[in-house]
Amino acid sequence: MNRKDFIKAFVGSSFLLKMGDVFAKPVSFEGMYTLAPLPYANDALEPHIDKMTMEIHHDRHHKAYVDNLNKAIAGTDMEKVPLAQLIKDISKYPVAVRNNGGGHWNHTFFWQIMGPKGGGAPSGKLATAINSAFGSFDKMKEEFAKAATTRFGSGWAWVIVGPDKKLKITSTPNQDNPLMDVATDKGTPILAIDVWEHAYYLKYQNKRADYINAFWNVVNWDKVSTNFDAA
Ligand code: MN3
Repeated sequence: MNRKDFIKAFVGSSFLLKMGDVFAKPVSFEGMYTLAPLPYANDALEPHIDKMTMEIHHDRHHKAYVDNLNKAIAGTDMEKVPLAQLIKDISKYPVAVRNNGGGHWNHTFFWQIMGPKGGGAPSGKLATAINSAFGSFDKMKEEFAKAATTRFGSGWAWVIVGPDKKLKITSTPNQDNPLMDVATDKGTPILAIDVWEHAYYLKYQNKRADYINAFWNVVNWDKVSTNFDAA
């Protein structure tokens, strides 16, 4: 083995790599967040949500939330607090954690409730809950679209399970979400739409309503049902 091969083998050992991380970064590695890949290809939601929008949205916008969240917590006690807990008590933490922790949570959730075989209508217990809360699936879509269209500036619209266990539609500004202690309507999200312009501007420009309309074709109702059952 020559010197180059020896160094390669040495550096390639996973044990030593792990030790390397510890030496390179004195802070606990567990506290740092990473950007998971999209659960489907960038073009999987075409033609409703275009490839370039998905690529930029995930690879740049979501990545920036992850990077900035890591910067905001680095070297502080917040590294040891799980993201769900930071979000629950968000009023106690710096605004950078609210914006970037919220951004990381919201986007991770958003990618999952969409999918290439999306669309159609909810079924089972979720369909029953929708009918009981809104009258019908169409009425729910109408109310959700209204919340999403009328959210001024940047933010999100949500379907949540409230403290009374009933479904409710709400919206939040910026990267806030209904799990945060600062939210007007608190609850467990089961469905959401990102209405920041970066989510739709390349394809829909200023026509947010057209994007919201197209969104129904990519909703992964299996995942929304799982969220509902777990709420
Ligand atoms: Mn976004």
